[in-house]
Amino acid sequence: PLPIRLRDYAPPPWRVVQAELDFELGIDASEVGARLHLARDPAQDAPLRLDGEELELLAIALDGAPLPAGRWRYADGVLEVDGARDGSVLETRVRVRPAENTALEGLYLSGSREAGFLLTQCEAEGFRRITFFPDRPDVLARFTVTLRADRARFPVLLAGGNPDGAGELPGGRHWARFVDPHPKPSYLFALVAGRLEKIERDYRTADGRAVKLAIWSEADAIGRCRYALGALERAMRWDEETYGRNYDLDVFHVVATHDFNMGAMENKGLNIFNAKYLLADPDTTTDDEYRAVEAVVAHEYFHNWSGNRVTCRDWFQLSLKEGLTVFREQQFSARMNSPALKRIEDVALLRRAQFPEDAGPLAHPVRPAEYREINNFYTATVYEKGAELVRMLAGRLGEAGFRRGMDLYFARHDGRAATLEDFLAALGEANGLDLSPYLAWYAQAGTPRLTARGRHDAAARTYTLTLAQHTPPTPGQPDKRPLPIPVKLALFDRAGRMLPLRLDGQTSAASTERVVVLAQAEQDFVFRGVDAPPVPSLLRGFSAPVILECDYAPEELALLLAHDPDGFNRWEAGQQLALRAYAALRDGGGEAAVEGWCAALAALFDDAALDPALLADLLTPPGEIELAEREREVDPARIHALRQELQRRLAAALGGERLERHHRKLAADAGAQPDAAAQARRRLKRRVLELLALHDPAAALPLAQRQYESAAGMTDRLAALAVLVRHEAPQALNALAAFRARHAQDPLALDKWFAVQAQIPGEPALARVRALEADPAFTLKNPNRVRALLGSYASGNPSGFHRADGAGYRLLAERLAQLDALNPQVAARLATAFNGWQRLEPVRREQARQALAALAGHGALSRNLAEIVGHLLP
Ligand code: B3K
Ligand code: ZN
Repeated sequence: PLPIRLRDYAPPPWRVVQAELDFELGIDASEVGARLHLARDPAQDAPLRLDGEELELLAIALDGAPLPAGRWRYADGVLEVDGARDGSVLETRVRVRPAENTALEGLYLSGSREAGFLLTQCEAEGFRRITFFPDRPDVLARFTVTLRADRARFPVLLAGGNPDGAGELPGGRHWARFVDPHPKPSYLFALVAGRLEKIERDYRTADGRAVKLAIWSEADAIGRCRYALGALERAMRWDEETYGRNYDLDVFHVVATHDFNMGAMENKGLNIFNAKYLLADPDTTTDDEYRAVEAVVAHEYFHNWSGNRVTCRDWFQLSLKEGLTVFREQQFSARMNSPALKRIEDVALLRRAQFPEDAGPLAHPVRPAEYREINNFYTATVYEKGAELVRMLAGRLGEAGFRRGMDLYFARHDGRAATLEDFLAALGEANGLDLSPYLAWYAQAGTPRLTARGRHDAAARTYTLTLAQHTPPTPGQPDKRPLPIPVKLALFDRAGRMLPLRLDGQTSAASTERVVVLAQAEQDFVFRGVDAPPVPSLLRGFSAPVILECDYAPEELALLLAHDPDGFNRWEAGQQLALRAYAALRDGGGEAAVEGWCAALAALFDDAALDPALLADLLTPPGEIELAEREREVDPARIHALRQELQRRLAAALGGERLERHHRKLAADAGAQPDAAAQARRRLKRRVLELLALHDPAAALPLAQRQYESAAGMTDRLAALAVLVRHEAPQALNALAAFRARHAQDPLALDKWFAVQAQIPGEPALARVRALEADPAFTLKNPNRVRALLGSYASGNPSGFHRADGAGYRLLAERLAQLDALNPQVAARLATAFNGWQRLEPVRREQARQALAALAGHGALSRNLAEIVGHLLP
């Protein structure tokens, strides 16, 4: 099939004004009746065409009269109907088969036939697997939904919108109706039916609406829904206070499922969540997962305005809702937790996931120009880089200005489908500014390199900062143009004090921090009244998604690490020192760089004023994927060995006794509550234990064993288990067995059991993965399980996956072909583990190429997987 192109966009010739849907629900077969009230665009003259996939058409009528066979055609996913007029009503009745739906798109079964429940997933194009419809986001309809089902098998019936009646039917059946007063695109439709329990809370919005909040799960997990309910309430308050956005229905339902292709889905009034991002209690949930639950609950809730009330005109505009909503979630999480740590976490994710995407064969702009399968574009670029672009705009406008712009955006486009141009126009107009230069960021792929050079002129008392930018070519975009890059900066004197900044030509009072915008390929910025060569702190808070190259002297980085009040840049200075130490180990010589890094951290180690979580992150060098990004020919085994050596050197510099003492001190506080202070101490405890295990396993492994046994919660238990398992400690097998027995009934904990083993570095990982595939608990049908085992191996264990003999690649390619037949979305996502293969050293590169070629030659690949493989292997 041909790619779909942004430049070919045309408004829909037919709209659905109102959709009345009628479901007769059953596990094997469900029947869906649809009455669609149509409106025709008078300016267009196209026949009525509706999307439909895997639908068995049972009946069709137009304006009350059954349509004879010659008046409609259904082929290649399109139903074409003759004779429709403006105002016509089209009625169809179709049969779908939920239990056979392994793609988990459309209407499907979660769990077993006996105990499971029915649910839907429609974004991006799943609604067409439920009924015939113009399944595109710029068709907004009012939905009325009636559900009918056997009461004993499906006691709970839910759909989006407000409840509008329910009752009994003959033969043990019942019905429930829902009316959504807000016009919405089909991708926001949802229903859920089955045996579910709920917890509830009454909420009153700032503008006075009484709302019933309910979180639903299967009975065994209902006790683990409390935390999410609290997070939901916090998110609702925050959106009222920060953006003046109130919730707009009488009910808000959230449902947990173990069978889900992604994290969660913002269906109007009926969010559906992967249980991994909803269920939480100290015994089964790690601290990182607690923060993820809070973030995802907030993210989906925030979509109610940024996504649902104002949606996307077409899927090219996906970042309009996703980048914006990720940014809103980042603001919220920063507010609920530590802003510096949140920023560090988000930038680390950007570097680990988005920078490699932007530097390889899958690179695409935040607003792609074309796609074959839209589900392949829910990427780190659209989400995380998209959020960075919103952050730059917000920074440009300031807090009040951004709020003004957002108010105008919501007011102007409420109830409509918008574009990124609309968004920038609203933000700009509300502030009397032209933001259109930032559109270039949406259209251009690749990560800009920003170079900075400073020159001090003692006689003139000036400091000239020269900033230059360059973006390397990406597939299909050989030539890049300069982008507006906001650089937040400060200058320090050699005692670590910030200097007042007086920029050339500036009249207003000097402050110690400001933003300069590099708009051209190269520009000078001259600061006056600077007596001695300063140390610049650049790109503070990571003010733009670029790679900064600056020739710092080591003592300058050490100064920033010791004194920069910008928590992010403080950490960043430590990362830069770590990178230099790593390069010194790799290239030989340069002992001073290693010692310098270790000494700088040793000086901070006992600093009681330092947030333990920040210390933990400072003690962590950049990860293997980030290190690989900086190499021209990648040897993952060597990178792993060098990084281990680097950490061993740090551990040795800190000293076994000091590490042990610190671990003991942190272990004394044994709780498992997820508050920020306790989380920070556990984070540091884990890091200290890991370092000690590298330095002195004989001392560390018994400690890990004790921590495993006495752990009050999952964070400490899993950290200890990981150390035992990674060091192949004699205690590891027992600990694994104990973990499995303890959490046998919990799929999410079992996922961790698979993942921790799949991530053991080195060549033996492959045999372990193969053995785990034979475990009765492993199945290709469950996306979480696939990600826990195969995803952790292929994307989270570079030295285990990238074997020189290519066996890791062959295993993945084989599984991809099998998985693709069941679930193309998950297969295509898993295949991105091959990204970057062209930069591997020659032996591995050839092995990867052969594995990919075999997969490509496999024949019947889905559109999803074929598109990814096609990009990987051009
Ligand atoms: N909007 C959904 C993602 C849908 C993915 C479809 N393949 C979740 C989110 O971003 O909030
Ligand atoms: Zn989202």
